[in-house]
Amino acid sequence: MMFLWTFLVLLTTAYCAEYDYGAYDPTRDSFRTGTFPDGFIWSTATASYQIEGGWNASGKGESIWDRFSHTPGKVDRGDTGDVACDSYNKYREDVQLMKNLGLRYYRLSLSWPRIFPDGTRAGGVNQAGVDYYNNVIDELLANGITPMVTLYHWDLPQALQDRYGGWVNETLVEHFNDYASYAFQAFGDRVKFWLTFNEPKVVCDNGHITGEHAPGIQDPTLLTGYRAGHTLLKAHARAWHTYDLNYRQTQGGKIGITLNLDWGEPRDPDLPADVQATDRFMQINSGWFAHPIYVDGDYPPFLKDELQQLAQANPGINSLVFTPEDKDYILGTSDFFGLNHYVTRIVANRDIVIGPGQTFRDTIETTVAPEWPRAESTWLYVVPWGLRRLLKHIKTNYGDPDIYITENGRSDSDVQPPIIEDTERVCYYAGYIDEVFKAIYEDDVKVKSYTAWSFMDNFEWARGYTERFGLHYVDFTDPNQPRTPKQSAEFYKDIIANNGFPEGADVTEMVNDMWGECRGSGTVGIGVSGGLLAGSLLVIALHVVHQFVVLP
Ligand code: PNW
Repeated sequence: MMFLWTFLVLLTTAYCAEYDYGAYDPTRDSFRTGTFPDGFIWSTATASYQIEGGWNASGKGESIWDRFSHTPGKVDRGDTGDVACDSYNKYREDVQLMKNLGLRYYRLSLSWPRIFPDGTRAGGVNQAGVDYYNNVIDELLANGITPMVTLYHWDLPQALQDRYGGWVNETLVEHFNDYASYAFQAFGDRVKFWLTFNEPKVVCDNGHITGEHAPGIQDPTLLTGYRAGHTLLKAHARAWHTYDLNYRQTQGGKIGITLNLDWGEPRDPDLPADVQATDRFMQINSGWFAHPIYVDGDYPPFLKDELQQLAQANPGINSLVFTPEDKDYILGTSDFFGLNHYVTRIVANRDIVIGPGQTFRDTIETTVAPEWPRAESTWLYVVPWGLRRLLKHIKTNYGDPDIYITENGRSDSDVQPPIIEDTERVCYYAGYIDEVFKAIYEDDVKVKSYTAWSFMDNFEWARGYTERFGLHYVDFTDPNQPRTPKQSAEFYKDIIANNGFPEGADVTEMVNDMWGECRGSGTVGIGVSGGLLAGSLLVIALHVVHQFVVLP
């Protein structure tokens, strides 16, 4: 009897043996030194609404983020982007700070309503807005910095939201194309790297499903999010073709899109249900936009099933199917793979039958390892190796493209005294950049750039100024918005100067010295699987119960 009991317990333990994703794994986590390939691009990024301010300066139209942040209750502490970092006026100072870092690239975005105040070409061009971007671009180039320009980083002209309902309306495809064409024609003589959209998935999820972002639409059925995504894919493809047909030859630039991709690991790698759930997680989260553009012009299989069910439940909505012409038009519309990466999760299957009011998302459960350090943002955990695995996944699943990392970074809290010695951000960049290095040299992934988010603290969307992602500290309480380089800025400067971590360089020594500490106290060297540990405790506990409670 005792033997059977023990056997059953051990069987259960083995069955629940999850991989311990929180433990230090020397083969995975150790520091690898060396320099990046010649010509590797080191960049930093910002976005128009997050830094410019000048929300109604010199003819600028209102954007959905102006409207949203001016609506009480939408942004923490009632913060707005009205002034933000005031880069509308302080861009020259910003460029000097970039120069001080040795930066040769800078990713910025254009505000559509600063150029077309009502969103349409017919509504007229705001020359002051065009002048502003000409000045910024010229200032960058005069200082040896190459601009990488995003056309849409979430600040849609409010007029297009009011008139058409925003991205759910396919009329926006042509309006976006007019705006993009205008930008190519006005700035393309000097801008050679374009991104159409920043993170379309966040536009859909946060703007059209949870409502946490502008325009604040809540739709738990997900339908509104999928409709917005459908338009975004078409608008992206339309703008790519416009560049390809009318500007590529004369201007000689590159154009693509940048997607935010999360990495998922199955909670129990030996449990097929968890492995399948992880596959669903990856197919749908990453594949929603990557699959149409890089694989076959269409949504990934799981998502297609989901969309079919939604269409059945909502008669009249059949626009979420791409025609053969659409697919031809969308496939291959990115000259590279633009990647923003922040999130790694442990994924498990939830064994439910999808009922009314539920979606595929309810069959996926995501968690994090307790050892993973969290940044200030509730969703942001530090898991450097997740980036390396994700890069390999992109190589394998999306045709081994050139990958441009266009964002990666970590948030601090807004406390007094301010965090200028941001050692945790230094650790973050050391860890993530080293994983990019391993991906290039060990996995043969073609990574062409690394971009730190962000150049400076800025308006962090619904979190306002409560979360700080910058390499530079910005004092938002001072009308002059002074910028101060943090420790991470100095660190990034050294990485850029050394093109990575060459043997013997000071920056390499520094990383070597802090590597253990960066991994968090207690995790280094402990290779014990949490699953097994939990299992053993369970065995002991059940024995105790067995001996003293269950049997007399
Ligand atoms: C990106 N998530 O947004 C944006 O491109 C930036 O504008 C933003 O400031 C930065 O990341 C930091 O948030 C994201 O929940 C927002 O996984 C949310 C998520 C990911 C990216």
